Amino acid sequence: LTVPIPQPKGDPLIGNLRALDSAAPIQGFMRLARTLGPIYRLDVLGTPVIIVSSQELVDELCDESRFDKRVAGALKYIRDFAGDGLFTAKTDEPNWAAAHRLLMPAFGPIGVRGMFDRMHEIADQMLLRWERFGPDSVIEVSEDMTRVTLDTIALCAFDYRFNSFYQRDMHPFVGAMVSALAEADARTRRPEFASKLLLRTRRSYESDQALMRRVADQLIDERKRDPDAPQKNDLLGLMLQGRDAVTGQGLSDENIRHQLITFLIAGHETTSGMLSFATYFLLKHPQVLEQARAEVDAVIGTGPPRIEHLAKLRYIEQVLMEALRIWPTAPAFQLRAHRDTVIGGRYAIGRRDTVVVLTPMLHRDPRVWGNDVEAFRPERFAPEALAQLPPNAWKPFGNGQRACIGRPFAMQEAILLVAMMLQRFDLVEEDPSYQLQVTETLTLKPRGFRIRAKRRSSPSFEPRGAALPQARAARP
Ligand code: FDE
Repeated sequence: LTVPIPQPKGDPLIGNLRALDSAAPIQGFMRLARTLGPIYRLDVLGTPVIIVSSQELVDELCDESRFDKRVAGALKYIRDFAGDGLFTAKTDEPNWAAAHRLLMPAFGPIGVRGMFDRMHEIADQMLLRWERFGPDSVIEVSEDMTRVTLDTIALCAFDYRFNSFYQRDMHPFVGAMVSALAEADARTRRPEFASKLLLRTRRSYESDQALMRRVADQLIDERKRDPDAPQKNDLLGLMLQGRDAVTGQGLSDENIRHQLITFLIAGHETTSGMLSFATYFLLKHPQVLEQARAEVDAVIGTGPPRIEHLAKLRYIEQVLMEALRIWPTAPAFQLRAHRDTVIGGRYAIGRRDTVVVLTPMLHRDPRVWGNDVEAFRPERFAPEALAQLPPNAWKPFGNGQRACIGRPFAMQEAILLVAMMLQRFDLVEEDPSYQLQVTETLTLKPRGFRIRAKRRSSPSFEPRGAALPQARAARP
């Protein structure tokens, strides 16, 4: 016997559209979950959406014999520019499995280890800039993290340099991407005809897409003309030269363009948010910061970090995992049932329903995390505690075969960057009364969080070359 899934009262025409928060949809879903409970239903412009957020129910949804990823909502519109790239492809489209098989090794543990030097180089560029601008200059955390993650994915995956730390303004790809993502999201709350009528919006959506396509095509062209191309075995090289073991085929130029845009988008927004939240939590929790820094000093000391250090930076990894628990920067994933079914022994899920796993609330399930779910406690991810967690309680990287292919990449990049940051700098908040505000552009980020960075005096990090006095200059 099934029971009805709670649903707020709606309007006969637009359903529950008014219940949505267009400025911060995820935080709106979180508020609804707090009042309606771990499963509720919304009708969005005629589409039923079921939002789930308890570990007990999500554990069932993670059974891949019953549920698969659904490309619906914003993902459906992101297909306008990411096409059948890995993120927006349906699992049964041939290009998903082919590209998945081809690209997995590049992003597996061995592939990612090979990217260490490049990650190190880009992180160094950011920190060198902090050092040169000096302890009085104000750092807008999310902006610098976006620069570092964009440059890192582009250099590691495509051997391309955006050189974001040598320009005043962010690369135009970032602006185009952020507004295209925002528009893809807005379209989920707007009837199709309305999107067609909004001419200005439509034109800028189209020009943003064109810009992303141009950047991708330029990267592909440059590689095709590069005499060293055959020796380059990065992601782009694999895509251009690799053949799928099953089909014997390579990827089409169009699909490669889609993958490029996909990796640039997926590979930097989310990681940038993770690093920004981690920095925020570190600064609000001086004891955690102390412990993290003690780990860095013990493991790396004063010399340059090396690949073999990373596995020993367990506490920093816990800090990142706890940041992703409270604010998973890719805050939801969507599923569909293979056939009509029932979850929790009482809630009917139809084949056509879109089921949304709302990870920020899954990560606040008191039956798993206790009554202090808002407290930042990296101890939750200590090895002993981790072994006690029930299955599918922590899902910031999605689920199963459709889970994040970039997880080892993002974690290695973030551990390295946090370690280097703590090794070299004393960090202080620009405004100690700063209260967290979370901005949503499909991904989550802290808004307006600013810090200052002063080079540490002891135990000192050895700067390269002669020790220059740190300049006291303003950032332009
Ligand atoms: C994916 C992903 C996911 C899933 C989604 C769905 O289901 O829809 C998630 C949740 C994620 N991802 C998350 C994340 C976080 C972070 C930090 C990241 N992520 C990062 C990264 C980096 C890179 C490169 C990436 N990432 C990528 C990616 C991709 C490609 C994908 C798709 C996969 C498939 O196949 O599907 C993802 N990612 Fe991530």
